[in-house]
Amino acid sequence: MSTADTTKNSEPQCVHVIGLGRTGAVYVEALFRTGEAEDNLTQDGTTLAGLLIDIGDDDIQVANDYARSFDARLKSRGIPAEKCHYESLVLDIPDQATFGPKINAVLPLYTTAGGEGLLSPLPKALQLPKPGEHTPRAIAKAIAAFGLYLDDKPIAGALQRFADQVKRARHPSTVLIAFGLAGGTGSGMAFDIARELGKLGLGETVRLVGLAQLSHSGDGVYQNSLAQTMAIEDIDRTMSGAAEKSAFPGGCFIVSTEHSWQRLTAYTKTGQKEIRQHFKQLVTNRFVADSVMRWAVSDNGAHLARVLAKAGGKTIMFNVAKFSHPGVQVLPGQARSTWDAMLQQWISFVPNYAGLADGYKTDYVEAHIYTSRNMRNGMMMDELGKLLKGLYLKAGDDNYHAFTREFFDELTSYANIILPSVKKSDLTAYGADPVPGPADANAKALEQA
Ligand SMILES: Nc1nc2c(ncn2[C@@H]2O[C@H](COP(=O)(O)OP(=O)(O)OP(=O)(O)O)[C@@H](O)[C@H]2O)c(=O)[nH]1
Ligand SMILES: [Mg+2]
Repeated sequence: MSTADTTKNSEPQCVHVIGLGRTGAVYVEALFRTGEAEDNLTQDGTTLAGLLIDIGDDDIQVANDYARSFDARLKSRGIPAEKCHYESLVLDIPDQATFGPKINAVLPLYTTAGGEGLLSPLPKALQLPKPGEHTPRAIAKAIAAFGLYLDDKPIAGALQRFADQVKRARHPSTVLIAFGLAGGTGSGMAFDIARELGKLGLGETVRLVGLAQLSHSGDGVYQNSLAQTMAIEDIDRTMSGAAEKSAFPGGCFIVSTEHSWQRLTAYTKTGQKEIRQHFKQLVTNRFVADSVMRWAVSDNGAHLARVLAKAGGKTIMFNVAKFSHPGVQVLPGQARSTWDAMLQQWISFVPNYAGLADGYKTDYVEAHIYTSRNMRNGMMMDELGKLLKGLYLKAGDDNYHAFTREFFDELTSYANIILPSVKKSDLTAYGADPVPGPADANAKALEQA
């Protein structure tokens, strides 16, 4: 067993983020919420770059607010403002009449740049989404291409400014490109944007890494959507091809949300159904993104750097498995010994909700357990360790590494379970049958980019 403290004094690592679509925005927000990102900037030679891109401005406000208050916090501590660069970019949906000509104009530029599969020929009866609606994957991909290669190239400009800030860091850096697999915007734009960023000469010490969040069973039409299946295929293709052509040469995390969704959902049945559902989704997504980003910047980014060094450009499962949630089976003032059985039960649910196919095995496993000081941390470490080694480890118990840390909220406990490497066939979300999708053939084609 290792403890988190062993990595404390290593060289600082910088963590930068690009968020795409609504889920991407939640990860941007999560990074700015961490105190560690702020502390990281107190050190010489560190920088932070953040960029948020979405179609429509409905989902960018909260992240922008967090970025603004992050700036204010830096100022109050006397940290130079230029250590952090952040911008958000809202893309418009072109009108129906200009969309076709724009596709024709961008196609040769897109293809020369190494892009594949842009909408051509245009489907008949193409209906563009209205502001605020889901953007089909193919349309999002086209809108990203316009922003990268046409007219005043707003995405290319924002990427250049982002890259300049990353290059100002004098320590190794990781750029996380965060998006939801199941939506259209993030999943449609991520690969082309990552590829273009990779061309900006970030240098040997910068790792370009995907951070792709899976849908969960509370996601309605987004659950295991066609867009998600296509995006998983794209990840598999790019990660199994040549590293110099990969969108994410540093690796790609697949974030599994199901266990956290289940934990939050179980036994919370009060209130009005729709409002409750929306609230639970909001809480799950924020909790998962917070867990990932808090881990990424913890101990000066040392854990992230170690996993990426170990996983060497692979697809890495990152399962945020929640064992207790405030107010759900745990209440302040209860006899804490009564929680043990429940915590053990939720640890035992790991294989049910991990999103991994039966029989999946790997040669290295990390678990980062967060518990309050009053929970029986040793018992939880043992239980989880036994389970993970038996379930997932091919051989050698010393290829299992557990880390533990106290969580500030005494009712919460969870583990980040990290499993390099996974292929698409290892993901239950990929083989999900039937893949729900629009019944209309035109609409279906637009998700299948
Ligand atoms: N319902 C809901 N889902 C969320 C929320 N935040 C993130 N998600 C997740 O977002 C996924 C859908 O992808 P989004 O990130 O919304 O999609 P997008 O990239 O903005 O693309 P569009 O579909 O074009 O809007 C679902 O699987 C949800 O798990 C939230 O506040 N509510
Ligand atoms: Mg969206």
